[in-house]
Amino acid sequence: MTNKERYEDAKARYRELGVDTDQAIAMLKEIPVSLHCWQGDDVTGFDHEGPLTGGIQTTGDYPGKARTPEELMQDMDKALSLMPGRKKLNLHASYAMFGEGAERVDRDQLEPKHFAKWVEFAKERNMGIDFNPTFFSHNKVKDGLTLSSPDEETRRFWINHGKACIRIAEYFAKETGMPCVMNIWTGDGYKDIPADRMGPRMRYKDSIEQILSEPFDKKLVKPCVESKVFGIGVESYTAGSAEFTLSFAASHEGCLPLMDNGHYHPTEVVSDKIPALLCFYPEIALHITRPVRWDSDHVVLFDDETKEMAKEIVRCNALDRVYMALDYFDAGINRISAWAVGFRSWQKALLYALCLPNEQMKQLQEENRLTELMVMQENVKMCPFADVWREYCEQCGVSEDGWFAEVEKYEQEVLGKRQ
Ligand code: RNT
Ligand code: ZN
Repeated sequence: MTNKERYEDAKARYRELGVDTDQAIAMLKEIPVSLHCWQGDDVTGFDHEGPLTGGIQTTGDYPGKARTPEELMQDMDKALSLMPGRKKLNLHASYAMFGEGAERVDRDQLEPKHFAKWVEFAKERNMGIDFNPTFFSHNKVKDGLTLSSPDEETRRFWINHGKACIRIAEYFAKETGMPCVMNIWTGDGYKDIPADRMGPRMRYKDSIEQILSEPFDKKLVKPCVESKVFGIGVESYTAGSAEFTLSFAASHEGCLPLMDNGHYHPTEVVSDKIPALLCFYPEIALHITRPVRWDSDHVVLFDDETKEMAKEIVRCNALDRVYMALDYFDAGINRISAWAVGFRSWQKALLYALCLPNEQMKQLQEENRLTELMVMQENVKMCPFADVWREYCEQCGVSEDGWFAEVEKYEQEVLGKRQ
């Protein structure tokens, strides 16, 4: 059987369940997913020397890490060529480019021009850009604190960084013609039991309010606040807890909550939180990652919770209300492959969700026919999804099974030569 015949077969099987796979494929092609630049260089960035801080960590020393913006772009290009679907570029402020001999400025002085090359990169590839101020890996992080610091000079510096990033985010949106999601996350917190939990949060609140007082067009810039339960070295307390960021977003119009599925207690699931937030927020944002025992930021796989999150977005009819971004970093494997596997996994999860008889299953639930619902949920798992996925890849001009050979070739020809 040819691939086309296989697909026709699969399509007919799905049609019996009331699922239109052609439509699922067509829909998925339109949905942008943000690809994070920081998988390519282990969250190093170009604007500082010194370690990765903020309670996040990369482990591993697989050879071939991108050392310059040019290498990062080249690597990302390779990765992009291996992924089906629409992509958006996700940048951190620490990836500013100053150019040979050009003046370097600190993060509070960043301007659109420091990202002009990225805009060029994105525009040439028809991608929008999402953005993140970088509140870590910097000498002005004082005692582990930025926006919640009791030191007013420190706090001022980081507020000004946030404001600069709003202006840059608006520039991205104007240039690319697509809204820019600008996510605020800080690693602010304490390793051990603090004496004052509210003070840092009041300062954090005030700081974000000051950042958002920078004028911007709400249609173009989508500011988010990302919560986190703990980080390495900030085990006892984070200023940006779940309740803090949710309440902040709820009480500040135009500000979105961002959920990273590595940022909760291990038995909590973001899949269940998505429909809860969608009851209240017009739009929400996600960081998609794979936490293994902690917020380890493993490469996203086509696993149960990944599928479950995608299902919720699809079932809530919220593909246009949820901004989806990948956020993981593994330095122990080939980074192009890490990008490709993670992006492809999320694409698979979305396509899988789009190929479920969601309406019929909802009906069964409403009629309390839960026995049949369970049987149906198990039955659909046996549908020939692989054939639909292959068809999607082919329609997107991407190889389903040959992509890893490309990675190996690139490793030999390019990555292996970087020492
Ligand atoms: C850290 C947060 C944050 C970062 C990126 C690099 O735990 O998830 O989103 O991973 O901003
Ligand atoms: Zn995140």
